[in-house]
Amino acid sequence: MFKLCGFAASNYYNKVKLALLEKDVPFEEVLTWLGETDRAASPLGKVPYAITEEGPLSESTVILEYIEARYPEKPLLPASPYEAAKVREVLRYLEIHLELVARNLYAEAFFGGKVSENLKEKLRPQLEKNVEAFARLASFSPFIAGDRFTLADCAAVVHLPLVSSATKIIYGQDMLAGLPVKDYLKRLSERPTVQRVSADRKANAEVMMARAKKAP
Ligand SMILES: N[C@@H](CCC(=O)N[C@@H](CS)C(=O)NCC(=O)O)C(=O)O
Repeated sequence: MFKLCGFAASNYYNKVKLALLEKDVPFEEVLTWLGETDRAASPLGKVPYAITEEGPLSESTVILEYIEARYPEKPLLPASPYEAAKVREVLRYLEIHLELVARNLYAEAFFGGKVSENLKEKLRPQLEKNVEAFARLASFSPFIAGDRFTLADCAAVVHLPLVSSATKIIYGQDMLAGLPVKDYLKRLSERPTVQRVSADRKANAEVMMARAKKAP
């Protein structure tokens, strides 16, 4: 059976888990904390990674694409090559131009660390530019890339809330406030799959905090 390795407090893990749930693919979750990963399966030691029937696989979007190709029922990409590419485009903007840039703020925004003022000021115009570009592509009506739930929604549901809260905490302003993100997330939170991911995330985040407190 398909094994998903990582932990449910991780947004990248949840992106893949949501696709598996939406597609009704049977899978097993293998709780794997950072530092416990199998380097042969995930050479950078990141989560998530998957153990498929054919072997291991790392990188969340690569795993998403594998799942989509391997389990074609309940498709999460349109049949038309162009329409599918447009969905991938939204997904790419979310992960590279929003999440990866905002991620530089997470140490201070969420983990009690510090980010230099220099870096914060350098990232601000980048984020503003990237949000504006993302706004041109994203549909939100009702789903992130159009009228159907797609792989891009699996990413949007996990990445958008973090970009909103990190920018709000660091800059005092939610940089996604001009987009219909709240309504979108509310709509998506009505899906049982999203509810399951969210409940598991909360439970696992508590375990993670307890582990962090215990650590020497
Ligand atoms: N590009 C990777 C990013 C995954 C990632 O950064 N995961 C975090 C947990 S949310 C992680 O493993 N961090 C530890 C590290 O980067 O060493 C993917 O899409 O799978």
